[in-house]
Amino acid sequence: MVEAYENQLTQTQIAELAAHCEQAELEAYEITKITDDFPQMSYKDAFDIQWEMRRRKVSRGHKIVGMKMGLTSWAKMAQMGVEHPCYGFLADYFSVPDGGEIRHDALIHPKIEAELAFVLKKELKGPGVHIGDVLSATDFVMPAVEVIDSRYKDFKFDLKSVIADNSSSSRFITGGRMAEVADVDLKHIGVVMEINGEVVQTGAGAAVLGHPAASVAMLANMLAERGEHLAAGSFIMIGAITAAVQVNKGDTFSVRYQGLGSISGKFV
Ligand code: 0L1
Ligand code: MG
Repeated sequence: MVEAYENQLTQTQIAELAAHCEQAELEAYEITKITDDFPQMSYKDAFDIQWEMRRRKVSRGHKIVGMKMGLTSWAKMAQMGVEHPCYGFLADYFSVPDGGEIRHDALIHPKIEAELAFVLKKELKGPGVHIGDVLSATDFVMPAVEVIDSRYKDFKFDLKSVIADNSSSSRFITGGRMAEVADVDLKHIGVVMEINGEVVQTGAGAAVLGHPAASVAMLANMLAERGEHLAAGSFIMIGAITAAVQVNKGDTFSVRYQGLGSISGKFV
């Protein structure tokens, strides 16, 4: 992100766009990407819209239970035509129990991704956070599956629009077995995703920025641009190890993680 980190939109426009994107999320309808109407929108505007959406949820009594990184594989960045990963927040109602049901009609066009989550025992404050800092600050890692659901028509967006849309966050599931980082080969850990009993994706941890901990480091450094940090106890999803796969009503899924068990669920 090379442009100056400053606003091009007014505070009123930012508040209106946060309400616009959040309404589409809550009522599960598609919108056109917001840079079509606001081409001057900056990265700071995009993150301000996301943080205003977060503030709106907290003001209604929701709790923010974690953060996610998105677009963290080179393949996915190339596929979506974007040049940098992004982050989003996870609200309490996004969480689905392992083996649970996800209402397909509460979403627009959901896709699932195999991820890992890090839980911190020490805070991480950028800039300058690196993989070593992340590993020493991590309490444990555990499997996670993200359900993404871009509010943009046909999942077509640019990086600024997707940041404003909370990086397509909608649901997530954690499960399997937690482990200390010293006990997991994070770069080489294999995952296998099945939908309706058929293998649809396989992948290894290194798909995420070369090392899953690099994603957490990048998040801490991106948050530092806004004077924010990751507190001890933070739950962070690192981004997709596999490509995102579209799911339909009635589909069951299961993702197996080498040495860490599995996560499953059903779209109803
Ligand atoms: O979690 C992700 O990697 C997705 C971030 C947003 C991009 C998308 O919706 O595909
Ligand atoms: Mg993801």
